[in-house]
This record gives sequence, C-alpha cells and structure tokens, in this order.
Amino acid sequence: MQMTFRWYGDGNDSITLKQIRQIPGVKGVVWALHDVPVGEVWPFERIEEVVKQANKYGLNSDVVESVNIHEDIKLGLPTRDQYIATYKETLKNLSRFGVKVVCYNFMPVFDWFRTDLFKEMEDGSTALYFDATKVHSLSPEQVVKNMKENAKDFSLPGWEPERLKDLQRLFGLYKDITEMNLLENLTYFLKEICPIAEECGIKMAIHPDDPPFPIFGLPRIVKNKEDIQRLLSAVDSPSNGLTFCSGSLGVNPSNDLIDIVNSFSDRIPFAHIRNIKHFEDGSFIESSHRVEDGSLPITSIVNALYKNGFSGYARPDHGRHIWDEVCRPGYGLYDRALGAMYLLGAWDTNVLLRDNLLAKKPLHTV
Ligand code: CS2
Ligand code: MN
Repeated sequence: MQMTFRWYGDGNDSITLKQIRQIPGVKGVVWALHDVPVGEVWPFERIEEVVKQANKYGLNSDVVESVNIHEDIKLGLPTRDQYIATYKETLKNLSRFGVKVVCYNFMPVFDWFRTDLFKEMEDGSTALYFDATKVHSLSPEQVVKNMKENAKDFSLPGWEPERLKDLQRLFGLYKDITEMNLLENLTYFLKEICPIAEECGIKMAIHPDDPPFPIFGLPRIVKNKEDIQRLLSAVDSPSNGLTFCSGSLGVNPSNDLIDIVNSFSDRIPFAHIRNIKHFEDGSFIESSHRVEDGSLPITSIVNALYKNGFSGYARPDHGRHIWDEVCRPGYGLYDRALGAMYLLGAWDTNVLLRDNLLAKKPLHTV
C-alpha cells in the first residue's frame, strides 16, 4: 500500500507540499488540474508543472483524482464521441508523466453532497454531515445554494460552477434516463477508454456514488457489491477498476465493506479510507478515522487489504476540521494527517506481525 494525500495545487490549496512531505509515510499527492473545464484536454505543460512540483518534494504524482466525465457521455448524447476523444488525449498526456491511476465518477449532475459542511461535533471540531431528514425537503437548487453558502468561499471539487449553471436543463435531460441506460453509457465509455488506458499503463478507478442511493430521481449505478460486479464484468479489462471508498459505500449499513474488498481486491488500484458515524434516521457524520469514533470497521478494512496483497494507492479521505484550522471542507491538513497515521499504523502492525519484527530493531547507523 502506498499512502498518498490529496493536494489541490499551488495557489489553490492552503496546504503546502512541504507540509505533506512531513506526514510520515506519505509517498505521493493525489491531484488534478481543477481549472481545466470538463471535456477539454489537459495540456501537457500544465501536467508537467504539477509533476515537477511534487517531485521536488520527493512526492510522486501517480494518482489523478479526477478527470471528470462530460455530462454528454453520461447521457449518451451523439456529441459524446468528441468528449471521449479528448479524454483519451488527456490519458495519453498523463501517461507520458507516469500517471498510473485515474479516479473518476459517473454520478449524474452532482458529485458527492452533504447538507452541512461544518457541523459541530461534541469535541468542538466540525465535520461534513448529511441530514437525511433535511435532504428530503430540499430541491436540487436549494442543495446547490446550501453547498455554496456552506463552503465559506472555498471551491469544492465536483461542484464546479460550469457543471451547475444549467441545472434545470440537465435535470430535464436525465428525466428518462434509467439505471440501465446509465450503465450502458458507462459501458460504452469504458469500452472506448480501457484499450487506450491499457496501452498507457493507466488504471481507471471509478468512485462509488456518494451517498450510495438515488437522489432527486437521478439514477445511481455504483452503490453496492452487485453494481460493482456488474460494471467490472461489463468491460473485463485490468484498466477497468474501482476506487474503494469506505466512507461512500459505508453510508449503506448493508454494504459489507470487507466482503467488497475480498471480492474485488485485484480490481482496486486506489482506496479512500475514512470513517463515518451512522444515525438511526439515516443521517451520518464524517467522524475521525478511528474505529471507535464511527460505525465502519476501518482497521479490518486495512487488514483485508493487507491480506489480499494490496499494492495500490490509498489516501485518508475527508477529515474533520480541528485545532482551529481554516481549510477547504473535508480537506484540512491535521485530521487527514492523523488519518494517514492511523491507517499506516494498522497496516504496519500487519507487516510487523508477518515479519515477526515486533522484537526490538537494531539501531540505525549515522
Ligand atoms: C469525493 C469526491 O472522495 C471524495 O473526496 O468527495 O469528490 C471524489 O473526489 C469524486 O467523486 C471522484 O471522482
Ligand atoms: Mn472518496
């Protein structure tokens, strides 16, 4: 397992590469060109710039999250082919810099969403929160307004203004799109993309739906084990992979996260590992990564990855906002760094047990 850390780029993140480098065990940044509009080719020079910046701090840039998918592809419109062609060009450009994994999602209109981005917790920290009752009384427009107001001037990944400018029109276009149609459109995309990705040595890793159930009548197709099985077998290529995101799949308590890891371990190039705490009414809060603080079996997930010989990339996912840090919702430094250490602690315990190294290690030479 290679530990990584999401970084929004120079001038777009309050967190520096120097800080990231100082988190024990973090080997790379998970990055994207957030300002390139969806559907456009990522320019070679811009990619080079980020890769060089990361390398200067001894960090790799092997994982990209996300190269977003144009809505015309999700909708299966005739114009999709031109956007698939630009996607291929982006993959080729990324591969020239050794990018190994591209995380993406296939959620219509909205990426992830919450009702509160800074919900106060008992210890005085704040965290992302999903209020299941409140959400039923909100219209899509209110959700967007709410997310924007909540974000306190920070930009949110997946909530790019260009994606949301035309909400009514988009909802209209999705009106007759069923789950099966959406899956067909994803399959069409993957059949085109996977051969190129294979040539480029890139693994495509779809992010599960967050939350993993349909919202506002929009179809969702990466919600559970059956969905994952269906989409991995629709295009049987090693480049058709999954981003295992515990916090997204784990919103549904009937998703058995360990079983999902065991079942698809050879198709998981990238893992997002974070905890959430369930409430009885279906609401949830993004608690610390520690098992006792939430509802998900975080250490057992790490153990399952270990037992399956996981050699891919992992990152702590959203963190709480602690120690008065002013940061982008879910993406501060401190709690995610604690998360990385917790995950590495669980991983290293497995390694130490295997190697029987629990006995005192010899001193290092100077
Ligand atoms: C999510 C998404 O994991 C996350 O942080 O909140 O924004 C995720 O980056 C995308 O869905 C992946 O395409
Ligand atoms: Mn995630």
